[in-house]
Amino acid sequence: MSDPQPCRNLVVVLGDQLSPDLSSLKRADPASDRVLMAEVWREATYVRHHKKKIAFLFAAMRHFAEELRAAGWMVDYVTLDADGNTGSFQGEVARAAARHRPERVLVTEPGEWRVLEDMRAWPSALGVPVDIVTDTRFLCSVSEFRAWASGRRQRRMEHFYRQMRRKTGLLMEGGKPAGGQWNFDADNRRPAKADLFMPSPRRFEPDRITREVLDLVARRFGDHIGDLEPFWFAVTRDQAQEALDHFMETALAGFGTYQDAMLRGEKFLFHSMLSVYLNAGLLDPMDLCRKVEAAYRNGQVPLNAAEGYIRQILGWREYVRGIYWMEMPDYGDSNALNAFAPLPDFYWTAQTRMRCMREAITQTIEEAYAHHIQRLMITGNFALLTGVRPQEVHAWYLAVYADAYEWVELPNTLGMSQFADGGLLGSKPYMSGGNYINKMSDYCKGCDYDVRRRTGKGACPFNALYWDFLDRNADVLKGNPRLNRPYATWAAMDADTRKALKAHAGEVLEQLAGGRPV
Ligand code: FAD
Ligand code: DLZ
Ligand code: SF4
Repeated sequence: MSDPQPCRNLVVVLGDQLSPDLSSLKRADPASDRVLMAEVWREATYVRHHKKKIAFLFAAMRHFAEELRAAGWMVDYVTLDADGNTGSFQGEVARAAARHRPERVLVTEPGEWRVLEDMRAWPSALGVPVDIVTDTRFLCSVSEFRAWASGRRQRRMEHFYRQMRRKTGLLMEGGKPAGGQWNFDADNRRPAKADLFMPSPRRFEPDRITREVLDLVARRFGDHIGDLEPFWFAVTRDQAQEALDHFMETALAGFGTYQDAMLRGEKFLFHSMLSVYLNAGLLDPMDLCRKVEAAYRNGQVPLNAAEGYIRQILGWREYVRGIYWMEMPDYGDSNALNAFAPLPDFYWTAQTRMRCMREAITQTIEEAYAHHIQRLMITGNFALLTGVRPQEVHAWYLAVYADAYEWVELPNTLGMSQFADGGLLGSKPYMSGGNYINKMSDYCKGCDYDVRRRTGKGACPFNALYWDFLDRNADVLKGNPRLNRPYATWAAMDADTRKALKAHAGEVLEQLAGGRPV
């Protein structure tokens, strides 16, 4: 049935656009315009997202709809089970357009190329003009990134980051970086000790709205990966702010120092667990950076922590987004190392004897979260060394993490982790043998494998795989100046050692190819 009073604009708000200052809302007027939000089957299943991720997003969407209504907006909210739900963005916009006969559709640009392509087809499909407006929630626009990147022979995050520091004035003093250095990573990278005081993220009890969503997800997505409960994520802006304040009080000071550490049973260490909220729009990146800067200026946290944290948001987060929009759609198909192996089944079950992989995957199943170094140097490293097809690795990361949207996940996976882009994002592959994992964690102590052994029964698989990876990919990687050392070490090994390492790696790869767990 059509609305007796047609609206002027139909404002479509997507699940990761839960910000009152969203550019589409800023252009609209609650008196004459209508907001549409929809839970759609296609978005929840185009990869089979973790149950907690779907629950978080639907609960946060429903709370945001309430917030908009309280602010005077008329909101059409289509729940997943609503009668007539077509299951797709286009279908729901078409139904809403038929109900309200808007003069135009207004929408903020999405975070995924796939959705943008879909939106571009809306005007002809709907017969209504569609304005796709810039997403102003980022600190560097896509066009600004393009301008920075074009004409540069070499694009590196560190250069971009310095430019962003100058532009925003964050941690700057008289045109110079605070403390006389741009980057304090040399003070970071310490392993953590099990007896260290360990903070934990702020947890929230699900309210009635969230409980309804949990029931829905249990009913409709029971066969997706992951534990649905206990569910403790923030689902409103106020709760996300509380989680942020809690992080700043309890963990930020240790963030830099223990950024790369891993410990058995410690899922969060000094990490913030804020990407989930930032990426859905519940927190604002600039506000977050300003608060972290203030904590340093007030003497609450040391400079290495504040700088390290701000670099992740102002630097990496913005940088990967710039790369995504510059390089898509071809970026998604890249496979510079010609890797074609399937993703081992234990990525979905955690049934592996490798303690490091078991820890990272188990907590992923439980929390839809693993911290950066687990994603990069454990699960990512193993997929890289064993030659898994990057697109399968990408589909896994996109599905299992609650903070995963393609603009941020794809460059991190294909570029930083799998080197599938041949070095566009990072200057060398992030890879290691067991030694690095042993140095940065206590995983090896409780492992069936022996990290000191490179070959033979019980040898840590990472060791032989590391050398085999270098050898297998020499045609692409050998000229890389950052890999001169490992290639020189490989060349200096006697032929028998090299042969034994290759044979051991071959056995592991064969075991994986046969679908047998390692
Ligand atoms: P913290 O360690 O507390 O870091 C602070 C914040 O910095 C994060 O909340 C995040 O917003 C930002 N940040 C840090 N590193 C990066 C980075 N490399 N790229 C972008 N932002 C960064 N991050 C996502 O937000 N979504 C993803 O889907 C995602 N997929 C990843 C896949 C792989 C293979 C790898 C190696 C990294 C991925 N990251 C992704 C980056 C990073 O691992 C997560 O941002 C971080 O683990 C989130 O946890 P946190 O909030 O506790 O982060
Ligand atoms: C990830 C996701 C899921 C699971 N469900 C929805 C949904 O039902 N409705 C919605 O608007 N968005 C959802 N999303 C997020 C989208 O898949 C997509 O990643 C972003 O909208 C891209 O900006
Ligand atoms: Fe991982 Fe190897 Fe250590 Fe086991 S021994 S935890 S497989 S690095």
